[in-house]
Amino acid sequence: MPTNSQDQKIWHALDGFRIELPSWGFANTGTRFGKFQQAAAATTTEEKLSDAGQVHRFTGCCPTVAVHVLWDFPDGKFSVPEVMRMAERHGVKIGAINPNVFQDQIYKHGSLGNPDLAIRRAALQHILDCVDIATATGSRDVSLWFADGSNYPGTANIRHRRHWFEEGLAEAHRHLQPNQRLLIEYKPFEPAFYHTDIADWGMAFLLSRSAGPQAKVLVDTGHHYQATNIEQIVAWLLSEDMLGGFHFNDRRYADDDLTLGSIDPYQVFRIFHEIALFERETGRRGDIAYMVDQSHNLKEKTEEMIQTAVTAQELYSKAALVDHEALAGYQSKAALVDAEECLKEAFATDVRPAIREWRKANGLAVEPLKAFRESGYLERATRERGDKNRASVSSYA
Ligand code: RM4
Ligand code: MN
Ligand code: MN
Repeated sequence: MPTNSQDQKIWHALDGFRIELPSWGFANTGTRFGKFQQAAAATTTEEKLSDAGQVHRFTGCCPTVAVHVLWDFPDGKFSVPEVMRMAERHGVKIGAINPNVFQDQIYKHGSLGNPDLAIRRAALQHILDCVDIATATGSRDVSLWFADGSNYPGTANIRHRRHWFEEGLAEAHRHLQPNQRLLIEYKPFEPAFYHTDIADWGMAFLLSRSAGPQAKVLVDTGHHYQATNIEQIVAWLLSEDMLGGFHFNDRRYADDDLTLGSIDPYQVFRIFHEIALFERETGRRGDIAYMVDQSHNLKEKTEEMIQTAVTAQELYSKAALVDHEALAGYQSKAALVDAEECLKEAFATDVRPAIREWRKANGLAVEPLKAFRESGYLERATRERGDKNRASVSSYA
């Protein structure tokens, strides 16, 4: 343990900080204009878990991997033992289970909000199967993101669809084990461009509450309109005990899925600050799943995930340095400049030396990215996966 209290706070924060990686973040992705292949990108579940294992090996803070059922469990629950074995082989565990009720042709007009009862039932069945998969993998969270919505006014009955969502989510909730949770994600637009059934945190909140006590809201930081005050949403959800977790990524314009903290690190810091303040004032730890949801079509993926994990550790550590007592004093006196400076002081602190010491003490690489580069993993992956990647289709057309 370091002797100065600032470094102690950083170490303490790092000891308790874990962030989950998304399996889909290691695969070739692109935009709606096309996909760019990367020679070292993962094309199988095993490769995704292997890459995630590397991120954990060098950062020590990413022990679990979120998986997408359609993409990672081709045979549904029959794929579970195999996927579990792979995860173990690569030193990680399976984390949140993500159903996929947006890709199949039947979901053209929605899933749980579809006007066709048979399709609503098919979507619900898939979600129930995912709860079973979560039980088999020992995962706590089932993360639900819906593409449901409509593109033109008058084409969908907004209230009926809301009601169908309530019914479906309540049914999914009934299927949960006592320790499991449903995390309900919102997004204002895309792929639907007129109305989205779960468009904002208020809608996700109401649907979670009506589904049952084990349903909570999932905040994807990229799923807001420009200038939305995300930390205020976080503070309100914390007050209501309704914050289930995050999908972290950064954005400049829309759901850009850019690297965490690459555009606005102060935003991420402010979110972490609200959480740290809540924990300090209530004396209890927020029950929050920190997850990454990013896809990099241009940066090398494993390197980028290491960069993300390291950035998350830095911003989380900075938030742990805010002097809450001083801040409360300034706020009560309306000492505005002092209060703001109190936040900025923590944000401006260079936490990297203390983090390096923490890594050393925990037997981790002092410079994760450098150590990963020196390991030769990327060269090997490029060699072994290159042909397969070059042969795959690069256009969506
Ligand atoms: C969405 C959303 C979900 C993710 C899908 C693939 O934009 O962020 O979390 O599962 O993309
Ligand atoms: Mn997301
Ligand atoms: Mn998204």
